[in-house]
Amino acid sequence: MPSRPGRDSRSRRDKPEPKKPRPKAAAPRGKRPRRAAAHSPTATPRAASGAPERSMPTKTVYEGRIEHLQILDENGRLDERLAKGTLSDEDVVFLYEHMSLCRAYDEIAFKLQRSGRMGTYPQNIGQEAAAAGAGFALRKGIDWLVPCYRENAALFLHGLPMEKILLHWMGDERGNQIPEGVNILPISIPIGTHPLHAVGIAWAAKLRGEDRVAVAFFGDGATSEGDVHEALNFATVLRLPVVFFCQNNSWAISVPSSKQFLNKTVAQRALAYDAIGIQIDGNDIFASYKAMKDAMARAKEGVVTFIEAVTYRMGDHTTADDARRYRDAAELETWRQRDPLLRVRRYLTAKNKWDDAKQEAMEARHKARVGEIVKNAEGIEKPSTADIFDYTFASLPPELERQKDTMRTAGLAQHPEQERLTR
Ligand SMILES: Cc1ncc(C[n+]2csc(CCOP(=O)(O)OP(=O)(O)O)c2C)c(N)n1
Ligand SMILES: [Mg+2]
Repeated sequence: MPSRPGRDSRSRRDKPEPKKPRPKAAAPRGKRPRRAAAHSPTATPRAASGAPERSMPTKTVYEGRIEHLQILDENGRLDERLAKGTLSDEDVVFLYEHMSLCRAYDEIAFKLQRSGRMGTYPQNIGQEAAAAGAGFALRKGIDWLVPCYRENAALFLHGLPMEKILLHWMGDERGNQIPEGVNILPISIPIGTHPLHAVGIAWAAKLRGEDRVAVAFFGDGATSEGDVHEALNFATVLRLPVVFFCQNNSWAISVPSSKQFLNKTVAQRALAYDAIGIQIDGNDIFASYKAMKDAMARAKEGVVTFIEAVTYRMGDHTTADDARRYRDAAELETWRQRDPLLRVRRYLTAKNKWDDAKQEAMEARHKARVGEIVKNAEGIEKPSTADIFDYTFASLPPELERQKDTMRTAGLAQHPEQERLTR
């Protein structure tokens, strides 16, 4: 409201004070200070005298809050109260072995790429607990997993043959053929597009009256894409049984999250759509499991949850990247101490459920298993070039028929007569 005449003690003719030059911000690159929330439109304006101006009465119509959940800390100490009703010792041993197998798989995939036996590969190292904990809370063959490319640990728990991921990254499309009965969509390389598909699956389940939940897995970078926001909006408006699971690993390739968004958490973005937002320690298998289990229960009631799992990729973005060029060695070292496998091992060791002999035996088993998986992936009969033609058209136009005939015998896509090849 405009100020009342006479209330402002400063005469209009008073000379304004000369402006002092603003000191230049000396924030380090990539670490911009967060802007304070000082621009509340409902803050009572004050006249220059310091007295509050008269204004329309206002009330707070919305307040948001994001909680952070951690149950198992980096030293392997468990909060027994929060852990109640979550994972048994048997479950934890199983998940530790599973995550260790996934890591061995990750290491061999890296070597396959470096030795020219695979095109490219995005390592999952460091993010195993986020994926495995969440995956373990979902019902195999009932709920749907709609992944990106850092959830191997969840996909394998739900029956995706381990060869498939290697095949995919070897450039063989059969890697994306998901076996019947396995409720997983092919991994999505386009960033942030697939949460819409998860919403579609959840919508179909709701319309059919089926007891199913769909889970979209994606990274922090994906939340900068419009599709994720559209998916959230549809999900809450239609009250769908869907969960959004965001692995916030602080980076979208070489772009740090501080350059992507100013909000303190990713989870708070969900509040705008009236979804429940929660942040968890993504390197904590208990937190990941519990957050997903709770989200599942809400999903069945049509309440949408957005889980932000704070984690870290300890490898490069993909094998085509070299993270040393843009991130500090010290940052990586800090996160090594928070390794999700290390803390589970510490926890189990303290409970006398694990020891060095078990570790050694497990590593030998995994080495053999991973060797077999690679053999299967590399041993599969090579696809025929005819596949390109056979599965694209109902009936092939003559030009393509000619290309199909000559593809293996002559210059690419050339008819032998055209090139005077009479082999
Ligand atoms: C629609 C789209 N835009 C850009 C890219 C290129 N791209 C590949 S990965 C990536 C970063 C993704 O970051 P984030 O979502 O945080 O996942 P992360 O790789 O960190 O797990 C980008 C921009 C893409 N694949 N798809
Ligand atoms: Mg990321």
